[in-house]
Amino acid sequence: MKDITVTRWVCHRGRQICRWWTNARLGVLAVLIAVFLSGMAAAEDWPTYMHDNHRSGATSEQLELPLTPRWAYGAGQAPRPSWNETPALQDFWNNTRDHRSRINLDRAFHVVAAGDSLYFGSSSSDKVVCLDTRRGAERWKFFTGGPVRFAPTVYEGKVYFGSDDGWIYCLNADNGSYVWKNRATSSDELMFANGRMVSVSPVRTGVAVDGGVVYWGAGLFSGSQTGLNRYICACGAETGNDIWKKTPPKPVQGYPLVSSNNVYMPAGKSTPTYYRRSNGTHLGSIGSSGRQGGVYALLSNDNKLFYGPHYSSWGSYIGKYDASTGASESVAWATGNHLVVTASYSYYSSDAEITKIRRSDKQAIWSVPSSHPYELILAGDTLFAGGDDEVAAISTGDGSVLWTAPVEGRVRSLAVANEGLYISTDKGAIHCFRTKSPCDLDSDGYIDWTDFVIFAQRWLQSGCGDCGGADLAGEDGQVNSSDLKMLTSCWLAD
Ligand SMILES: [Ca+2]
Ligand SMILES: [Ca+2]
Repeated sequence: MKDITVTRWVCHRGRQICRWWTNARLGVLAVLIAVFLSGMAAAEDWPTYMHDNHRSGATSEQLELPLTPRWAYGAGQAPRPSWNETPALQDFWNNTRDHRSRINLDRAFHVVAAGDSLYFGSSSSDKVVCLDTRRGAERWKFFTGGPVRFAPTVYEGKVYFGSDDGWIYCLNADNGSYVWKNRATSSDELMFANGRMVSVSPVRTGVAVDGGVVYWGAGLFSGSQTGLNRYICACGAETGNDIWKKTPPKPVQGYPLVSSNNVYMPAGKSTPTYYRRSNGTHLGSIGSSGRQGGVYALLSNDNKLFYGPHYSSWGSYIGKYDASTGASESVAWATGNHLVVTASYSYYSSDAEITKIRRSDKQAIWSVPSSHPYELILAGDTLFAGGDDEVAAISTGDGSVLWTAPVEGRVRSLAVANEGLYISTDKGAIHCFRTKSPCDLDSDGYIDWTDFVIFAQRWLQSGCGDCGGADLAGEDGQVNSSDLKMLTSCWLAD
């Protein structure tokens, strides 16, 4: 063993666990770690459903491919969605059938992430859970009196979410301790809905927090039923005190969208309604036909609202609207499932293909066959798309598939935050993937003793050939102290 700067080895018989220490390197390691950390891609939180209050599904963070599985969390129970996806909706009057579900809102435990914490609500076990993003271990959980169907929102160190028990809650993000709760109805009455006893005014919206104000909705009753118990509300993020509370013309279901002046509330199978942020004044509905509606919605930065899925005699589609006036502008995409809209381009996912469109002249830049139709997000210049038991990374440049990985179930939620890709499925699984580190010699997602043992074995060999990945630093055909420095810096940063 040449070029030895290691001062001492102690190997425990039969366990292949070795201890190593050398004090002289600590200064060097500190420098290496600083260089390593500064070289990482700009990390970014994903603090609310689909990243932001426009529900863009887009982050500037770029994950370096390939990714490797880091951990998988089994939530114990699969989600219990509020509404069945089947049988397919039909419209006998217009003789159309096989419509897409318009209330596809809680098929998975949608995740959000801030710092090194991941948060999700559970429709099957009535709680919100916080996981450590590095190891997937539970940090805390908080139980409510009913299913939690929507992703929480993280805002300035607090976590906000609603429950079918009628309350919205504010907790401290770091330890899950209670801060305040608020509910729209004053009634303690319960009713039977979606297989559970829930509040007569369950919270069936996400919560949007912006400018120190929390926006949400509650209630399920439509029409002129007495005791409607349906609300749209705004309260202070710090205190939970009411700012305004209104009765919307129809019950709201879905994730609220917030623009500089307005709040947009999807309304289940019906058309979204929208309200003035300052005082809750109802401003109108987006779309009008009985064929329009749906909880899938996003707001582009040029103030267009895209939502659906609508249906027509020729199929289903996502519509495009002027978000200031609610006026219909066009059919954004036929047979569309999901889309991502940037300043210059739109990306559309349908049952069979993903397409990139130039917004200025609506020209297709590319269109590729796809078997990943259920979810679509954008991270830097990479799309991530969800299919059955598989997630894929797709190049925005040419639509080529750059990477795929198996997951457990149908992908129903995707998020990218702080160097991790998070995938939730209809089976209740949450998978974390991270960029594969060159120091992860056994490809298990972690840098630990196992990698060190592999490294040591290579080092102890007189000639290592390709060095089995252990020639980390110089790629000079030798395993030596400089490679050990790199392994150690990876390890300390992991
Ligand atoms: Ca490893
Ligand atoms: Ca080397």
